[in-house]
Amino acid sequence: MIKMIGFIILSLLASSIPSQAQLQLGFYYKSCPKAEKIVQDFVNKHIHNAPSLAATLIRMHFHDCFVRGCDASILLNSTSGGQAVERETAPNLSVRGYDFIDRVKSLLEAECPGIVSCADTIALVARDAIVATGGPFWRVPTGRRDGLISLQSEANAKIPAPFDNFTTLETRFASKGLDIKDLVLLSGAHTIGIAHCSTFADRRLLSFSGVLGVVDPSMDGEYAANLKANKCKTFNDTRTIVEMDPGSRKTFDLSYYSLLLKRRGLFESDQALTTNATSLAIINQLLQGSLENFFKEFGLSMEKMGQIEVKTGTQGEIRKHCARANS
Ligand code: HEM
Ligand SMILES: *[C@@H]1O[C@H](CO)[C@@H](O)[C@H](O)[C@H]1NC(C)=O
Ligand SMILES: *[C@@H]1O[C@H](CO)[C@@H](O)[C@H](O)[C@H]1NC(C)=O
Ligand SMILES: *[C@@H]1O[C@H](CO)[C@@H](O)[C@H](O)[C@H]1NC(C)=O
Ligand SMILES: *[C@@H]1O[C@H](CO)[C@@H](O)[C@H](O)[C@H]1NC(C)=O
Ligand SMILES: CC(=O)N[C@H]1CO[C@H](CO)[C@@H](O)[C@@H]1O
Repeated sequence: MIKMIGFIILSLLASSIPSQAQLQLGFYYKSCPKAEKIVQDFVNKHIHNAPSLAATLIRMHFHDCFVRGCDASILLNSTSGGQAVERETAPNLSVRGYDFIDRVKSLLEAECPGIVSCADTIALVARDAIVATGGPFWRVPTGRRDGLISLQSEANAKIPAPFDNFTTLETRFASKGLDIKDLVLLSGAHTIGIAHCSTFADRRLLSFSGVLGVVDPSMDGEYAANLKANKCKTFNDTRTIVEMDPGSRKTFDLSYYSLLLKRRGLFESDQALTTNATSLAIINQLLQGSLENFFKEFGLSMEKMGQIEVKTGTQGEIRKHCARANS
């Protein structure tokens, strides 16, 4: 009975997500009936060769959505015009995922040329990759169309930075229609994956506030000392990688949030989630709830993120090659 009520409440929640109405579940049901199956089969077959790719792929989806909406602009190559692109922007340190998307897209083109967008491909691949590696499921309504423009300057400006404080994070997410709860939940993706020392160590371990030798006081001393002694020892180290959720980086679980309460968030942006009362209350609620509850809530926020400023109808195009616009 209680389960039933929970289910009803969840269903109500799901249907109250402000949808940009044009996306729909199973958009390719008629135009390319096998599309979603092709994506899922490819992911299931290949993700196990490199499960850490799932982390890269969900991150790619996030970055794509935060710059010009979820329109696959993140996949565009530089043109001969020479403008730098999102793909080549600093926050985008891991590039392994591009290949994977290109391979899925070529299967989709073989099945139904010019029908399935690169933007939907990213959204579906990200979801299927997380599910295939033991993480949460979320619904992916489709019908996104691909953008034509990718600018490095915009990516730098729009993608949240690991040194952002709570106010900045809240503002950045709010500008995309995401609230504090979404911020806390989506940051929970840091339960999997890795970071390069260069993304956080200069400021947090080596010269906090620009003062040489000072460690960020908001970081647990033992954790910081260990990182500094054994991992990120020098400035601008772009090679060494660190787990964001040590000991559990392959498992999609709640331990990321437990670490935040122990002041062991890797980025300032992670730790910042404990500096706001509302945000902290959400973290505590998640930790008191079940893994199943976290998965459901995470899924709802992902569904919301996947609808940011989407292009539909006659906007944009359906790219043939994800790395370049059609003409
Ligand atoms: C809240 C603001 C966020 C900031 C400041 C941030 C920042 C970062 C940074 C700096 C890295 C390390 C990248 C590297 O060194 O290779 C990273 C990794 C990652 N981020 Fe975030 N992120 C944020 C939100 C998100 C969201 C919303 C998601 C997905 C829903 C996400 C998923 C990931 C994943 C899975 C990784 C690991 C990537 C890998 O292992 O290749 N992040 N993030
Ligand atoms: C947060 O960061 C922004 C931008 O760096 C800064 O202007 C603001 O003062 C900071 N807010 C707090 C509360 O530290
Ligand atoms: C690290 O890189 C930044 C920018 O690329 C540079 O300004 C800084 O001097 C470098 N620091 C060291 C210690 O090399
Ligand atoms: C924290 O959240 C509360 C409630 O949303 C808000 O009123 C408050 O201004 C936030 N604090 C910061 C530093 O953003
Ligand atoms: C995009 O750039 C990469 C690397 O420069 C190149 O290998 C690839 O062929 C390009 N793709 C397209 C579709 O132009
Ligand atoms: C700062 C940094 O290392 N950025 C990388 C982002 O991705 C490109 C490849 O597209 C790399 O060449 C850059 O080094």
